[in-house]
Amino acid sequence: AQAGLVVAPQAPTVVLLLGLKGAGKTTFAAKLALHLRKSGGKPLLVSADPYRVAGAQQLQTLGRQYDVAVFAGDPADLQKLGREALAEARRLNATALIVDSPGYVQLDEDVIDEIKDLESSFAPHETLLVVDAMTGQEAVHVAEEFRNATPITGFVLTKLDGDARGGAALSIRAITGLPIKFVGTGERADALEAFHPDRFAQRILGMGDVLTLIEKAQQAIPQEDVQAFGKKAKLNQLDLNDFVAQMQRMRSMGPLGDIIGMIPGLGGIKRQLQATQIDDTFFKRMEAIVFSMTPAERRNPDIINGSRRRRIAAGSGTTPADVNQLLKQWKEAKKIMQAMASGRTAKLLGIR
Ligand SMILES: Nc1nc2c(ncn2[C@@H]2O[C@H](COP(=O)(O)OP(=O)(O)OP(=O)(O)O)[C@@H](O)[C@H]2O)c(=O)[nH]1
Ligand SMILES: [Mg+2]
Repeated sequence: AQAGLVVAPQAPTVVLLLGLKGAGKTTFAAKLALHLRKSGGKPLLVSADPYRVAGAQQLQTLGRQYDVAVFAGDPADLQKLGREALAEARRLNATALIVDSPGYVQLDEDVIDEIKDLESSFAPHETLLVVDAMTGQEAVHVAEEFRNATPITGFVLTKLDGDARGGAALSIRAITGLPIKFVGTGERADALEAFHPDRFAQRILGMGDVLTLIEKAQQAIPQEDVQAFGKKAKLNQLDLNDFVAQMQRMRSMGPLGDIIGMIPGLGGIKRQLQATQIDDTFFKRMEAIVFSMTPAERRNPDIINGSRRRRIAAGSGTTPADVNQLLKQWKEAKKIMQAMASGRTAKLLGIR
């Protein structure tokens, strides 16, 4: 039961984003565009913010960064902007037009008029209200207010990576009866998840989110690689080359802290980790060590003795103790991977 976006019978599907100032609309616009592009769609972004040039620029920058087209029109005339953006979307054969809007400080008469103008200019198939989860119960209040003022079709809850535990998500759903379509879990454009109420409830209870982790892994790792890896693991043929490949895949899945947070029992560790710090230095150091080894050493780390260890440390700008630590971690990882490949995962995780 996943609440995805509706798809318009005739492209483009128009998605209008609304929300209070700083809720995360522009960030989410980029996240959604990237998500749609990754699943084979062709999004076009447009900024409908008549007040802040910076808002349109932020969208332009994000578009360039994630290789998504951004339509630059004149936001002073919303009707004209709507016509032109839709024409451009059709010309580009875009599957979706994502409309970013100004951040409102509060919902008053003028704002409601402007939202009506936005709706009539773009005729959206989805009007998503972006709410900041960090504001807790206030988010529920905002959701209700907007819901009463305009025809919202769903919600996006942002900043769930922070201290917000997301109780607001469940309240918003219960109170408005409308779906939460996505949750934002970070500032980066790949920090977006579809909302699964059942998993979400689990996460709130601090149990991690293995299903999301598996989904992410499936996206990041091609199926052939998984099979080849499993076969090697079973035959006990994994070496340090696989270790590095594995780490690179993990990195492509997103910040390490996010991944750790999804593993049951490790949610607490996440808070203690300065995830962004270990991300780069940690992985880079590991890679540098492995890349300083000879092919023979990578295939068979058992031959690494004291003098080899010193050579590797010097070559990678680390210490022999660092090299030792990596070899120890490798042994542990290998044990786990072998167990997984031989179907003893459940036992290993203490499920059986
Ligand atoms: N940690 C975290 N930060 C987020 C998330 N989404 C957005 N942000 C941050 O929140 C701040 C505001 O995000 P914007 O996307 O500019 O918000 P906005 O609603 O477009 O803001 P206005 O256009 O000024 O109304 C930025 O610093 C973002 O990086 C999220 O899911 N997690
Ligand atoms: Mg914005």
